Amino acid sequence: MDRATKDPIDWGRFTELIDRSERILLTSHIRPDPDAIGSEIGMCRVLEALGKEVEIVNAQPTPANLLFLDPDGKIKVLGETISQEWIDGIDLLLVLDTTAWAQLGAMSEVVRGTKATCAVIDHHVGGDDLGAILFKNETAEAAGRLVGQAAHHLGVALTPEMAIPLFAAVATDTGWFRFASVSPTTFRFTAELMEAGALPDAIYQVLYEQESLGRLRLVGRTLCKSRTKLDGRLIHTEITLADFQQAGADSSDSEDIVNMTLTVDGTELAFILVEQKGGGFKISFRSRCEVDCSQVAKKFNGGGHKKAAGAFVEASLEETRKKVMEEMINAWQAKYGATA
Ligand SMILES: [Mn+2]
Repeated sequence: MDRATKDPIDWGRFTELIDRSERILLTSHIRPDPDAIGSEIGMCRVLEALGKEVEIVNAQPTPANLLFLDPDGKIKVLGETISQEWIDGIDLLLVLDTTAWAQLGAMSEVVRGTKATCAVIDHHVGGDDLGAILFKNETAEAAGRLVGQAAHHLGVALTPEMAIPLFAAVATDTGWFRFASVSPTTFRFTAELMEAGALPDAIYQVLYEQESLGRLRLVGRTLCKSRTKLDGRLIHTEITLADFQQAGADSSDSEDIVNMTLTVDGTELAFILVEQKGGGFKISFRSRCEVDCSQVAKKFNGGGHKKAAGAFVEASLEETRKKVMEEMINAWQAKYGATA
């Protein structure tokens, strides 16, 4: 049984909107991920196939490991490589993969200021009123699949140049097809993308198998320091500046390590402390139980979501660990009682 039985998006309205737009600006969220970049490149090529004049402008540059999704350098950075004059002349501003002001960064000013029609294609639950026409499917696994639907409704056949970025979008937003958001539709769509020329092994290799030796060594050191509390339900670890230096890693290499700790059987909560060059510790919280991480992060003036949140603490390693541990244990006991 397919989870997404009824399509909440009015594609007829979308194709009408595209029909009457000639100059189209595409944008997406800050900290661009493969769904953001892949959806933009895919949509850009679909619209260009229809003879539209399209530019992609983001608030932040594309991360180096995702540049392969944009081989022609189509994505521009606001204020650096795109003129205000061009932006002033657009008919349609299409936001992909977000409906939140905070996620648009500096592009939020462009969305607020434009005289053009604004539209959103997104799969996130909820969001802000961006003053846009919404084409949202909150059960969709990735914005990239919605772009595939757009291509279908616009009568554009998928090419390899569309299929590769869209495959990267769907594959990464589903954790390589393992999240609960995956449905038979996901596999039907990705089968279409393969038929159009996307090679999953090649995309996987570029995304996940080009890491530095420093990153590998940092992961090893950090995972070795994992400890548990609450009878194994809470797992935590830490990275000091000395760890970065001795591993030959840089600050971005700490990404995702906290998620790896939650692969241990029985773990429900996790945190990692990452020492910052200017002093203090960045804390990442994760939960896969009823504990709301954002509430714990708030105690340290941080924030985020129920399952993932972050904060910063200006204190010694021992003091930071002690305080964070206390708050995590308190939060767990508030939900489940002091049995552990
Ligand atoms: Mn997405």
